[in-house]
Amino acid sequence: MKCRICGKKPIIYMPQHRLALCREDFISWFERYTERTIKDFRMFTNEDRVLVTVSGGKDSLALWHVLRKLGYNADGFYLHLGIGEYSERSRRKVEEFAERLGAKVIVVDLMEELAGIPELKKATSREACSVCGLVKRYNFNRVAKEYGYNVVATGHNLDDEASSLLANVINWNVKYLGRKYPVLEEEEGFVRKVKPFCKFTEKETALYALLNGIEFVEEECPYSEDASSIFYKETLNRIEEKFPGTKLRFYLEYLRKVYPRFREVEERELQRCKVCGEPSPSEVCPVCRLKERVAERKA
Ligand code: Q46
Ligand code: ZN
Repeated sequence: MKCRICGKKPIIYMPQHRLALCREDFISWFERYTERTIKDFRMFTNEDRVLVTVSGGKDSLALWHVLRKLGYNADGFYLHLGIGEYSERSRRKVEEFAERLGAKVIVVDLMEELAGIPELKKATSREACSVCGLVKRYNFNRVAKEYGYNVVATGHNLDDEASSLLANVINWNVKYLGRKYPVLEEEEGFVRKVKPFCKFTEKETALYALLNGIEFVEEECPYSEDASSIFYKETLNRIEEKFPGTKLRFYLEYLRKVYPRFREVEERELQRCKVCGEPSPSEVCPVCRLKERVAERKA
């Protein structure tokens, strides 16, 4: 096999694109493809202020790197989740990387705002990842507005998107099918949310991070082991091995054929939380209710 561009020895073969590329051509392909995804989905332009939510992992740091390289106005946001040493190490990686990029990073400590994930898990009977998802979504949106960003970008890759699609299809979670899209437009109280890496596999983002010498936290969050998403990712990888290209097709065909049909289900009735003023499905938003519960426990 040869690099399709220059004929040198390839570093990667991507069966879903029938494309083999060498190191240099992979890097420039990856950047062009990101740009194309941003344009195709009308995610943002140079006029927008983009807040990249960085966890310290390969995807989000690589995303931040590419967006800056492409000339976008992109700063970082790190939410310290209070998950022991893992969160500390991640924060350090993010801050070091911000320095390398010469970019601004906003750091918010959940333990000061509310409580760390381990404590929130205890205070509710919910799984760590479900409370974590809730406080992340809330804070990404709130902090973006507070600092004047109109777009929040996350590093979700194809494996993330396709595995969560699979899990939701298997459970016929119809509500999900009308909500999952790489761009969620700005609406009352919410900034726009985008996923510019939604068409890259985990392997591709990891390779890009590696080739660019991006130092990311390699260890997984200690809670991720019980995440069912890992199981769905493995299942999809097995299907992919047997039928190369399935993962991307599964996701893109969903975007093209299924999402438009279910979209209207999405109608959400939102009011403002009477405590914090953020959009909320009920009088008091779920995060303010969490706060009350944590305070009760402390009392
Ligand atoms: S950080 Fe949070 Fe993840 Fe850890 S607790 Fe689960 S959701 S696994 S991306
Ligand atoms: Zn609230």
